[in-house]
Amino acid sequence: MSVDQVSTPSRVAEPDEGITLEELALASRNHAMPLEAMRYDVTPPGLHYVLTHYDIPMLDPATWRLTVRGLVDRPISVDLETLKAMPRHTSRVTLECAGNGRAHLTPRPVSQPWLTGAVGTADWTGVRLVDLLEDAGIARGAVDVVFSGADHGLDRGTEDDYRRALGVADATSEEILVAYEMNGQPLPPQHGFPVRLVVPGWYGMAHVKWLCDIEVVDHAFEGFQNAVAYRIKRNAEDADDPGTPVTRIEPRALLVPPGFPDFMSRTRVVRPGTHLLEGRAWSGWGVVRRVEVSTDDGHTWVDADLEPAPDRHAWQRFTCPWEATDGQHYLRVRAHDASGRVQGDEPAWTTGGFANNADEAVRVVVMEEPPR
Ligand SMILES: Nc1nc2c(c(=O)[nH]1)N[C@H]1C(S)=C(S)[C@@H](COP(=O)(O)O)O[C@H]1N2
Ligand SMILES: [Mo]
Repeated sequence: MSVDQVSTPSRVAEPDEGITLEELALASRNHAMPLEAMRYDVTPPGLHYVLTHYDIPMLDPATWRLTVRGLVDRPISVDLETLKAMPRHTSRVTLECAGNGRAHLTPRPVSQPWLTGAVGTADWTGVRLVDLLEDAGIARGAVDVVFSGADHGLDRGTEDDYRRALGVADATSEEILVAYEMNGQPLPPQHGFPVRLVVPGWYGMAHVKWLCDIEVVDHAFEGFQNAVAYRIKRNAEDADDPGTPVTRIEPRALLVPPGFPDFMSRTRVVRPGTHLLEGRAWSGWGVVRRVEVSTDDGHTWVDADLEPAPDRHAWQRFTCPWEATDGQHYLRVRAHDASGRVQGDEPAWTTGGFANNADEAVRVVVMEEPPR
């Protein structure tokens, strides 16, 4: 057998092609956050979205070690107890998958078919990555820092552990955590037990779960997840285009779906009268400065009341009163961040379906209570 007989190349769906059974298999392993969970400042762990490329490895905390090696003065191997004895830091961080919004693209890149729920916010506790790197002592000539997870698989013909690298300048940011707690509890297996990387502001792929090795290298890392998978490429025909790397989270605002849903269509039903719309907004490029709300499908916009960020990389709550009148309405929200980025209404298509932060209309039907 050769890998070509096992591994599927990436592809784009036919214009009218529905979600395939392979996509359903991914979608049922990797669940979204139900949008009503945006009512919580901190997402309860079972409601936080999950994305795992291969299998969830089962690691024994008694034998697990984290190694720091490569271009360092003093290679390190630490166990969990030693790591927990180091200075402890907690940050509230909103995590979003780079593929969030992919299923809204036409044509649809065939992969995990996220709508907009691939997001969640947690309090992550652990040691600062930079403390570990300083203990090891980064040697002269270091270029990239490579993080390896304990999970292993095959993707488009390449077999590897899940590995991602950051440049040395990014990797030595004080914000990055080697985390062993989520919301004050040991990490759940699906979120990286016993230890994961948390890279605040970056899309999910950088936050390596089941972290077991950190290697400092003297060259730009060419591993699959950096060089092939997470690239922004606009032209599916151009196989030679290396694209640009996926990095920080683009701004997005989402509404807590108002009222109650219709079971199959998820159309929202709201009673006539005054409602307080609420939602969350975030960006990896700077705090959110302004959220706009439209209750007429983008014709007119008003500013929402926006709460300050509780932590530099945590989502911000917003509210906006709405006088709901009988009939059908399309609600839209859009975020503006401190870097000047703003959400658009047209998806920016990429071959992998990354960073589609176009605002999505929420269909609401306003009607009186039916007679019983
Ligand atoms: N080891 C490992 N780390 C990983 C992944 C993975 O498949 N293996 N998936 C990444 C991706 S693409 C995302 S979006 C986040 C999801 O983190 P969560 O499941 O804790 O929400 O984990 C990242 N870290
Ligand atoms: Mo992701």
